[in-house]
Amino acid sequence: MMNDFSFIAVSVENQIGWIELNRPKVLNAINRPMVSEIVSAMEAFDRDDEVRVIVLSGRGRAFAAGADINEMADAGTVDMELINQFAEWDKISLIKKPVIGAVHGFALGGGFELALSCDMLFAAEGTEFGFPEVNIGVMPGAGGTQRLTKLMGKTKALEWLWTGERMPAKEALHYGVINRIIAPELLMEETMKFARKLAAKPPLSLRLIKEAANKAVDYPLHEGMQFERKNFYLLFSSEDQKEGMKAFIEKRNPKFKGK
Ligand code: DAK
Repeated sequence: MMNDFSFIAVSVENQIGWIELNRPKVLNAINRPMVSEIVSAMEAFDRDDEVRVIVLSGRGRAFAAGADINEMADAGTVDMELINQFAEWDKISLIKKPVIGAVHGFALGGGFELALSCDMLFAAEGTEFGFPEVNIGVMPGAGGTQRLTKLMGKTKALEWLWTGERMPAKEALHYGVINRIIAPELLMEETMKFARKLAAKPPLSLRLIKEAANKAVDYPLHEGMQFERKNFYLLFSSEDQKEGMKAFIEKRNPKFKGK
């Protein structure tokens, strides 16, 4: 199944599942089949024991310049409701393994929303982020107003959402929207290096940490702490917890199996 894609390219190496947006002639404008392909590839990687971390990037001169405007231009409200593309987009946030975005060039509109649905973001120097939807008579619809506001706070987020101007990578870094800025020629190397570091960690810890950290965004502290505790207890029935602690006591490196 993994080679049947038209709008993305996928590969697996060193326990890292790599998805590249692959419509470089239109700056990886995201059409509906591309979203379905991204979701299928992510779900397949999520189930694949050989994959511990997922990396998402774009081929050509941009990560993605937004949803495909040609595809949307004539759509009506009823078409949008019936096509129900958001159901596909929403599946991205259900992925349990770490998803790291490596972005460059432009991450605009739906491209920025796709980036914001990654758990961490590494950006090439010079990357420009933004929500230009306001310039074409709409607004972000795949999480942009929510995710950017939760990251930056309302006053800063509104500035970008209202003006549609492009946010430089430095600003994105300052507000915690991205994790780091990397020289363009080193973007993939550095991202993969980080992904390999995560791939060596116990996979169950990674996924339960991700789940708990995501709760912190939505839950009040008390409920979040309760949720965290359940996940903490759960890890004590994993083989990796026994192995990790035994290895520490025996002064050797642990070998994690993801069980
Ligand atoms: N859609 C379609 N084609 C696009 C595109 C896009 N978003 N962005 C770029 N392209 C195409 C250009 O038309 C051009 O094609 P040709 O003319 O060569 O055939 C090619 O990519 C190269 O682009 P440019 O020639 O414009 O390159 P420049 O370097 O001059 O400019 C740019 C780069 C990124 C500044 C410019 O391309 C640009 O402004 N692009 C549009 C940015 C934009 O407005 N993006 C937001 C789109 S609205 C939804 C979920 C999400 C969304 C909607 C619905 N559902 C689940 C229902 C999200 C909406 C959006 O993202």
